[in-house]
Amino acid sequence: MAEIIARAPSNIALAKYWGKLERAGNYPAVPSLSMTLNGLYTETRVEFSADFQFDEVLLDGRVADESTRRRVSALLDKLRTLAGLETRARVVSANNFPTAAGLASSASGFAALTLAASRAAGLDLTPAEMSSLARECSASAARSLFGGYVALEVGAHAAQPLLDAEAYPLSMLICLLSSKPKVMGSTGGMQHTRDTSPYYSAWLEHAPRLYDEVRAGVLARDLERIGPATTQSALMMHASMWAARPALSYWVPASVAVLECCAGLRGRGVLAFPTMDAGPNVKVLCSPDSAAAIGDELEALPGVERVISCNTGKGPVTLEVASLALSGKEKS
Ligand code: 2P0
Repeated sequence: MAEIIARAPSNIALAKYWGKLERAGNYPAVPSLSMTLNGLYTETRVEFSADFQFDEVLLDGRVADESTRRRVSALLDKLRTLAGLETRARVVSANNFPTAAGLASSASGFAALTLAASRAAGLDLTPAEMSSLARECSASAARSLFGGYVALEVGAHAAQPLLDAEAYPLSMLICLLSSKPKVMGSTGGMQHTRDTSPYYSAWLEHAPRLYDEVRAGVLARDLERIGPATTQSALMMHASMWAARPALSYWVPASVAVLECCAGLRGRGVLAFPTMDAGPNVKVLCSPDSAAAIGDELEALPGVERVISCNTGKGPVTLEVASLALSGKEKS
């Protein structure tokens, strides 16, 4: 069967998803809205073959851990059922950014896997069908099947594109901070917050209003409306984690320094709106015109190792030839 390579972009939520509905299928408990990034992506190659005894998964040149392999196989099983296939697959995947650093590697990873594996299985699924399958693996991955600005509503099977990248390009500056071992994965972190944080119910109550504000701001192409709601969504989500027992904190001192720097910039009339995910790195939303100057200022802060400048990007594609060093290339 054909070997297919897909590249899928990462995305950063402007209105955050944190928490799941109490039912099977991995449905978010709050609506989220993301910006697809052009600079951070995963490339994944998939081949189904009767030569393989089991599903083999290589991530960034290493054999994936058992829990990742099971998540990948669960998706492959669904595709095998849809395609009437029995054969196992080899999956080789690489990110062009640090894995599991709160840079949404599971979003781009599962989106790339869904596209590559469905095509390799001979299926021609629609983006919405792929988004729905990706959501079951990792809800943020549902959003990486589309470019531009993408919404995932509560209870929806698939994410929905809201506005194309070309219609309103913005910049997202990814500040890579001094590393901290991953404290807890997102799925576990959401459960812990739900189970122990008295602020979790407040998060569920208020998150939809911030989503509405971000959505209206995107449709109006108005950074001054999107930005404050974006930062509040992230900080409200983190406040719910800080109030858990024990507290769930993804922060390092430099995370605070970046937030302070953004507040200083806004005090000088420069629009710079920080957001954070399940990791210490801070991402700063700004206009493309001011991205270079803001990036220089952020990079000069102690604890900021590097700033990666991204813009609003397009959705996933299949490739003729892999551009990343996808190891495990040789066929047995
Ligand atoms: C988001 N995050 O909206 C939020 C903000 C992290 C913080 O989506 O449990 O890896 O696999 O559905 O998609 C990361 O969570 O979680 C995430 P699962 P996922 O981008």
